[in-house]
Order: sequence, then C-alpha cells, then structure tokens
Amino acid sequence: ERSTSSFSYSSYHTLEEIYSWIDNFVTEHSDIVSKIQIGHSFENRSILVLKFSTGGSQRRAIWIDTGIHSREWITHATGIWTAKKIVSEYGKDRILTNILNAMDIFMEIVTNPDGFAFTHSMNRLWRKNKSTRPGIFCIGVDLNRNWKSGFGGNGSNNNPCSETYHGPCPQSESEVAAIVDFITAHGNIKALISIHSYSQMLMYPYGRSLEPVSNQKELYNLAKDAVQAMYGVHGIEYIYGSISTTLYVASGITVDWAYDSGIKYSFSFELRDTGRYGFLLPASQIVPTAQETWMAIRTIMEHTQNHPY
Ligand code: PAY
Ligand code: ZN
Repeated sequence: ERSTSSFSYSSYHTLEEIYSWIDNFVTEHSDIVSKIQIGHSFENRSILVLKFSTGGSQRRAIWIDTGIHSREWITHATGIWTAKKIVSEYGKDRILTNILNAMDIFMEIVTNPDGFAFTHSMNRLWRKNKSTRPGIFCIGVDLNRNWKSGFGGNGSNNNPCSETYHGPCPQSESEVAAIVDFITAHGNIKALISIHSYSQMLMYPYGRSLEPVSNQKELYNLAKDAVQAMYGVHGIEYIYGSISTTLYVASGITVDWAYDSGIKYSFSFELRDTGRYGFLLPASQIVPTAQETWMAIRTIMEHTQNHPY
C-alpha cells in the first residue's frame, strides 16, 4: 500500500499489509500519531503500538489491544478502522476531541503477530502464539492465560497441547511481557480495552472467579450504557456482565491483570457474531462491526475522562 487512502478498511489484510498501513498512517498523521515498538515476538517480529497524543507528557491514557488471539480477524480489522476514526473525528466530534485534548490513546493492533502470520500461511484457526520450548512437543501458549493475575487457575490448562495452555510461568511469553512492561513503566493507564471475538459481549473482571470487583456496580452500569450505544448503530445486541458470570471462568487473562494492577476501567469485548460465521466473519461485516464498537469504546473513554482517579 502506498498510502492509507488506497487501503481498504472493508477487507481483511495480511501482517505485511497492516504493518505497511501503520507506517503510512503514522506518516500521514504525524501531528497526533506515532509508532512505538514495545518488544519482539517469539519469532522476532516487531510488536508495535500506535500512540495518539495531542501533547503533554505521560498523560492519563487509554489502552486498546486487538488480535491477542490470531484467528479473531474481525478484531484487527476493527482496530484499524478505529485508528482511522480517531484521527478523522479529532476536531469534529466534541467528545473524542475533549478526550484527546486531555488523554492519550495507545492501540496495539496486532498483539500476536506470529500467530497472525500463521493464520494467513498455514492454519486460519490458530489461536495461541508460536513459542516452542525444549522437551515440549506442542506449539504455542494462550496469551490470554499467561498473565500473572490468577495464573494457572480455573479455566486455564497445564497441558501444552491445549488451546488454553497458560505457559510455564506468568508472562513467560514476550508478547505478554512487552505489554506488562510498557503499561507498568507508563504508570498512568486509566482504562484498558482488550478486544476478542466472537459472542457479542462486553465484559469486565473477574474472569478467574465469581467474586465481584469492588466497583462492579459502576462497571455494570457503564457496560449497559456502552451496549445501548452499540445497539443504536445497527440494532445488534450485546450482552454484558463480568467475564466469569457472562461467558465462563478463565484465569490469567489480560483484563484481570489490568484490574489487579489498578486499572479500574478494564473491559473485554467479544465482537460479532454469535456463531453463524464465528471467527470467519464475512468482510462485509467489518465496517458495521467497527462502527458499533466505536460507540461503546467512546462511551468507556468518556466515562474514564469524566471520572479521574
Ligand atoms: O474476552 O477475555 C475475554 C474472555 C475469555 C476469552 C478466552 O477464552 O480467552 C473468550 C474467548 C476468546 O475470545 O478467546 C471466546 C471465543 C469465542 C473462543 O475462542 O472460545
Ligand atoms: Zn479471544
């Protein structure tokens, strides 16, 4: 791709296409967007984060990641569309403009680059990363079971051949360690949104147990507002609640770690659909999915901005 104006936001793309889109995007919007390399994957690919900032230093910030599970292609596509939306709405949409005048936004679009490359070359339904270890026959760790919070607990698997294998120890995977190091060093991330598919859900911690978080009422009400805003776009229904009570118990996940690290606005999405196409969501649904998701993300960002802590 030569510029982002010739890039199709309604198609799925390879890793190379996305990485070259990132370079063009940063060049075209260098006033508010920059690219940060936060680490390397197991197979030594760059792990990239987009930073949206209108100034200041270490401003309060929102973190958004997509594609931690490589087969969830709608999430990368939604992330790309969202990045473009942020730059085009800045200065137009009052709410987004206020947010970006006070806070930064970080977006990691390809959170599992090795797995994503593999979904294009060999196995469309690959979920985990691609790490290998001496003496272990099966490949890959589930990056959404490798976080410190509740590591090894219910809804994670000790068997390296399992799709939910948690890995040998917390943050054993460079893809997870890169985020932990970045967010910890930043120290001012106030909301985290981790985007998966599919099931049409908006959820908050905990995944690891049925125990309610201390601001569960606030998160419930915020999720309700966000889901209502989503519904208004195309009439698609999302259900909401804690992960353990809405989906299933899952331990060692991103949002539990974020919440336990002091990020009290931590959410995960499961985007479209509810199973008809599942991970193989037709490209014709990329833009509508991204449009409705944007309304929810905007709702969460606005609440975060209006409730400083
Ligand atoms: O969103 O973090 C979350 C919940 C836990 C997800 C997980 O198992 O890691 C839920 C699944 C996912 O998005 O990976 C749901 C999908 C449909 C799946 O792979 O089963
Ligand atoms: Zn997932």
